[in-house]
Amino acid sequence: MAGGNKPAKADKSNAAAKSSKGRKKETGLGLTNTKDGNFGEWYPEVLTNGEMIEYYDISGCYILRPWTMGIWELMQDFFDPEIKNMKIKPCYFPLFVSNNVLQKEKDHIEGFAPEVAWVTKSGDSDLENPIAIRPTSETVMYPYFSKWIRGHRDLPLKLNQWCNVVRWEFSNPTPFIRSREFLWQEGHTAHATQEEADTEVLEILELYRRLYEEYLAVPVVKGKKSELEKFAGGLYTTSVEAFIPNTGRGVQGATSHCLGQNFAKMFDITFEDENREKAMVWQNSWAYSTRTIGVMVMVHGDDKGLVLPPKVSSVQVIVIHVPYKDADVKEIISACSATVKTLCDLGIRAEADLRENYSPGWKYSHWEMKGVPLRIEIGPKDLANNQVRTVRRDNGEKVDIPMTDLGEKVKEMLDDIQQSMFNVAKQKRDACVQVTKTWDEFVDALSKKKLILAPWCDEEEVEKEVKAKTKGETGAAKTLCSPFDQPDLPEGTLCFASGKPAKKWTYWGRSY
Ligand code: 87F
Repeated sequence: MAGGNKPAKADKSNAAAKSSKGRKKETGLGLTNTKDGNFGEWYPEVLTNGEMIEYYDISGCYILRPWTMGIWELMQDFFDPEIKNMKIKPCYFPLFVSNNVLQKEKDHIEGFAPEVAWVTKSGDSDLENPIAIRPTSETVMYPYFSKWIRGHRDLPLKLNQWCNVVRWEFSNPTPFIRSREFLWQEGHTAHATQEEADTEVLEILELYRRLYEEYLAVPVVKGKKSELEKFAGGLYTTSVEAFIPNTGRGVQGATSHCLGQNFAKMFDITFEDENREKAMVWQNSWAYSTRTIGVMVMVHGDDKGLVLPPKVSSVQVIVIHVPYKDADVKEIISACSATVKTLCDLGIRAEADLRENYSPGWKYSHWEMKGVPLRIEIGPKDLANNQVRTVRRDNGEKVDIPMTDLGEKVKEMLDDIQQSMFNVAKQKRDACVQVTKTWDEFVDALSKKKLILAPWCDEEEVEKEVKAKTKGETGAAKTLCSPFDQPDLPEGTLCFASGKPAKKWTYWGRSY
């Protein structure tokens, strides 16, 4: 809470909002950066002013405040029951990995090794054998998969854990998007057949799509990663890819991998099949992390702060009393409390801000900054008319609604906000998609921050070449994914980069 600020007059908040400078001076609440003007400064300012995170004295680490954890838990409330329906069981493995186990899978760890953080001391004495902090849990879990899986009746083995992981990134950290410690769920499953594993990969990917589109109101593309961009330890990688129009960058939203039998070989995860023959399991792993929250903030936030989709906002409706000099404040306050009760009884997450030491105008800005989807104002006039005033965070629309159908109307409005936030985000994303068929078109689209859809020969060397040729200050362009939903690819279509026959449509862009 930004205490000690001089409260603004209620009727001035709108006028002040027109000039962010003016508002800043008056209330101490406004953002100093705009989304279009200076996105790089705007993003952390929105997160801190919105009380989602606090910076910490270790670079790349952030305090996740209740406003963030409320979102994270609501996402969990969707995802966890869904995977439990799929008979995936909860578990928790230790945070620490011995050097022995971590190195077991050399190829897998090789490229990632610089990011692994180690504990080398206890107190003043050096540990004889330093231990690593998990960057992901394949090597932690799979020795026990090997132990627990004996026969085909032990399959499938389907586990999930909610935990933190540490990856000591060196490129510039960004809250939620690239942090050194983050929260995620990691699912690890073992199956008797590839077919069963393949099916699960897509079932999980569909849950990730729903998480983004139905909960975070962020449109994503489902697709397959290129050989260069897939998880090197696995067979193939599928992902949901989001896009940030302001920066023109793609962002991998979540991944669902089929690991094939690579890890089964390394960790000796075998079983006796129905014919009493020894067989290797087929494995999957999949994860979404707190990165999801960063993507949501980047997509929806505006110059007044956060804009939260109702389904993931821990407060969906904030009720504010608007006292006037001669009005009966007690009566207004009790109308506010009654309104909150009515809404809460219907399962709507409503709260009242009845603090007397802040003006209504200050509170409006405060809750706008925090992105609460709907504000209800109740003043003497509303009381007299047996109505409340509603103000939508997403589009600023103000509507008076009769007390008598409060619950029903608010429910409708929240649904409408959720849907319309998705529609607006999709429209903006779609407007950024550029189909390019030649190298010149590709380079031009890239300079215009487009999400590029191009016919590609699917050759690794060509992708490497494109990366090398586009390497600039803002990073190289790479493949994001080949969408499952492939547009028509007429016979004779050529690859935009190599001129060879194109095999598929692929999304390209700079990315996070
Ligand atoms: C960093 C250090 C060490 C990514 C790392 O995507 C190891 C790794 O294995 C590493 N960064 N990865 C790939 C993680 C693959 C996979 N793990 C389970 C997932 C989903 C959840």
